[in-house]
Amino acid sequence: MKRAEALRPWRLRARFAAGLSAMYAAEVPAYATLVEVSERVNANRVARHPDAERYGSLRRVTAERHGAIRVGGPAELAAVADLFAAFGMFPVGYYDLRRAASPVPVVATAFRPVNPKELARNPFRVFTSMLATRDRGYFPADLCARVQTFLKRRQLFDPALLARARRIAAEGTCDAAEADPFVAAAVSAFALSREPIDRPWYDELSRVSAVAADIAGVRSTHINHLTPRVLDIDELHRRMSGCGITMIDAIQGPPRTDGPAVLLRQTSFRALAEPCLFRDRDGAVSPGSRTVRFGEVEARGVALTRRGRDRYDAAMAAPDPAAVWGRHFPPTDAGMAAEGLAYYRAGDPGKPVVYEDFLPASAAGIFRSNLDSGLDSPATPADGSDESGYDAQWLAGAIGRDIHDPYALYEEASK
Ligand code: OOG
Ligand code: NI
Repeated sequence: MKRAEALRPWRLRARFAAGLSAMYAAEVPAYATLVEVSERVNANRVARHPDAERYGSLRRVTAERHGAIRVGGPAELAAVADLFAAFGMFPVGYYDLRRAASPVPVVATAFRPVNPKELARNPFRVFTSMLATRDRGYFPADLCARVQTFLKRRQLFDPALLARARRIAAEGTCDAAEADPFVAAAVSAFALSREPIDRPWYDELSRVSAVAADIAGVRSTHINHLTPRVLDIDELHRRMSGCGITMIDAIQGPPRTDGPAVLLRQTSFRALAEPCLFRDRDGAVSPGSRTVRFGEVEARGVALTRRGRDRYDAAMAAPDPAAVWGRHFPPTDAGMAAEGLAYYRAGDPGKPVVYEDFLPASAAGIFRSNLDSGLDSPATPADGSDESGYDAQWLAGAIGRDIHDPYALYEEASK
């Protein structure tokens, strides 16, 4: 009898992304609508614009998703890294959302495939935030210690799942018979738990930040959104209103222009309240609700070089970025390539290297638009002199892995 073929991580990644998508569609109906509308927008765009697939084939874009999860500390982040490595997803980039215009007490990285071939096979990525418990502006020493004790006692992943993930990552393949149960177990680790929530603890953390309560007020993590990619986000935004789903007004990131699409544009819809159970101090369990899962959609453009990114930041600092865009960016890919502002394969302006990462301002905005309550501002002003010690090197050391520099990856992809 012919032995079933062993599966490479990219096949597991494709199944993982599809499995999470099926779970999310079953539980968040507006997401299912978003995916349907995205598919129509994409098919339409490709039919009408012969060069629409320059930024990714319809096959890739149709399967493309990013998700987001939040964890409590380095040990949990290291476990996430071990799990995602089995899917060929590695940490790329460092995001400090405490430094955003609307600060959120997390630092983050994104797990994704790191080379063009793997991205083309399946580009699934997960933005992964870690609660900044060492930042005394948010967490005084006593609260920090209690959060850490709480985190030490919980287990986000079954040790058997992590052991299997480590073995798959080390061997570089997974037996076909093992693949389905492995992927199913990984998917269910990110389902929203229905376990009763300790109300006094949850409320105490909510007073620091809704994000602190969402992360460390419960005993599990969950996918909080799953984002399909569209080739025309303005069209998507219009069509969603027609389906009775209200997106937030703004599209975050660069403005729409007639020139080359750059980086990442995103918009979202707010989550509806979902039922949950709270356990009071006296042990009584009563129903409540939380708004912890929402929807988002995105469009991706060409990756900018550091020089291009500086221009982008300058344009975005203006009161009306669209009005000043032309002062910072030329109107064509040829102009972008000539000025060294964006990455093109072999320097050919017809072959843009797609931006595969996130934008800190948009990420903070996405958090912000979905927080119920809570003061997310630090108790002491974030003047850049905090003693938490968080930075990319610290994070890499804390999880025992390199954190890839996105610019180095784009440089490599443009060869
Ligand atoms: C993550 C928000 C970041 C994005 O697309 O910028 C993000 C979160 O809310 O946990 O997903
Ligand atoms: Ni997102």
